[in-house]
Amino acid sequence: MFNLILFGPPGSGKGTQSEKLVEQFGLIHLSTGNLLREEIVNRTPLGLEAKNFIDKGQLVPDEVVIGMIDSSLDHHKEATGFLFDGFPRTQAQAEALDKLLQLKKSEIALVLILDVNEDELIRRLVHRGKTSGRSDDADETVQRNRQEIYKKETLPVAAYYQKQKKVVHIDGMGEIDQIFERLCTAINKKMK
Ligand code: B4P
Repeated sequence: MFNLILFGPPGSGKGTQSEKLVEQFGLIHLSTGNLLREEIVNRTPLGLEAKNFIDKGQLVPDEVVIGMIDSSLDHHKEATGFLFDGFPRTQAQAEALDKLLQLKKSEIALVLILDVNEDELIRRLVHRGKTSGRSDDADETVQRNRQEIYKKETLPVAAYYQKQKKVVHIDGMGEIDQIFERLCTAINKKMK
């Protein structure tokens, strides 16, 4: 199995690049953001709980997202690898993921971090907000809050994987295809 984490602040292009990467490398795409939005659209109890947090730009509680990932991994027993997009976002989620993969006698091979400056992140999210209909894109205060939460709660996860020597930083500024090339080069190097 080849398991990859695509990591980066809100708006860094994780979702955009994940779609291209799963096609290129035949991985199963697990996006906690997409899974949560599906639950919200289907008005499930989990979705209704998650919406309260997402609307404010806050993280959804760890046990909720860990449970979602656990059942998604179970749904794809034959997968040759997973691309985790937007997960893990806290140290507790990272530790839980390690345990879940250990049960499958597998592990994370590579953590790719998309580096994008904050002005560009806000610019992209404001732009996405014009068409996405996403509650968390709606105003700049919520977006700034999401960037702060990223720095406080999610960035330490990078250090967790740095200790395991699994991190590669990728310049996330520029054209989408250019960034995709950079990501592919790093993955191919690791897969060799
Ligand atoms: P996510 O769905 O993960 O989304 P995101 O971080 O906002 O964006 P992403 O980085 O994927 O950017 P995108 O490609 O869309 O999270 C949403 C919310 O769900 C979180 O705030 C949280 O509340 C909750 N959640 C999710 N996972 C969780 C977890 N594990 N634990 C707790 N809570 C969780 O790109 C952004 C925009 O930029 C797009 O419009 C795109 O078209 C554009 N763009 C992309 N690349 C570009 C480029 N190179 N140049 C110009 N524009 C570009």
